[in-house]
Amino acid sequence: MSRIIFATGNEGKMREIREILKDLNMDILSMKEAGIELDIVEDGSTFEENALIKARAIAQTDVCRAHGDIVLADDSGLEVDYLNLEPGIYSARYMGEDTSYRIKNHNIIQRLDGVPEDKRTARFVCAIGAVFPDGRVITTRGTIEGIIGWEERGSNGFGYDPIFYLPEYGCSTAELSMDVKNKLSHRGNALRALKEKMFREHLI
Ligand code: ITT
Repeated sequence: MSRIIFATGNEGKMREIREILKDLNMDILSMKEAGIELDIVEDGSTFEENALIKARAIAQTDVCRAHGDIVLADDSGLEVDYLNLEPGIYSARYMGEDTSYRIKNHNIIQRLDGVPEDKRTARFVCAIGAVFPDGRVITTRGTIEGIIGWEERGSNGFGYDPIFYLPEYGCSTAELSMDVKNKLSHRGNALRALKEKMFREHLI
């Protein structure tokens, strides 16, 4: 059976991608499950570049070349309009990789102190890069629009979820169940766009 390798160590992402791509009838493995260990420097200047840096590095491993695997990788982050799209591609590294999200989230709320609701717009962005065994490459992007809230709310999700509010749902993405978040999320949207593009361009 053909295989898809997803370049992440994050189990939450693996559950999401398995659910969305289950009708492809392919084996979907994380890097770890495929026995690949690689430290990749993500030094691109866009989400798409970073996703492709990861996917290309994995696709070049002996394991993936031997199996003829399709390799997927994603890069995601938070863009806050009032902060000139910060933290953007630096979302994981914002204020230091080891700084807790409680501190990062409070810092962003403070930087938006006194800013009215209509200027608090923000989005989560996810780019997915895919490398195929014949060398072809595609990328897709998904987003979810929201605003930066005034306090942390909710304990589901991770990262910036507690300060990312969805006005039309009256809650933060940390207050949504995983199922609902997956249906709305930037990563879900990027994965669904990827699936469509793979069919349209006869890549699978
Ligand atoms: P990998 O192992 O897949 O690289 P990661 O969490 O380090 O996982 P990402 O590039 O996907 O890497 O995400 C970068 C950061 O963007 C992440 O650490 C969060 O701070 C933020 N982020 C991305 N998606 C998010 C989401 O759905 N909810 C909250 N924060 C998110």
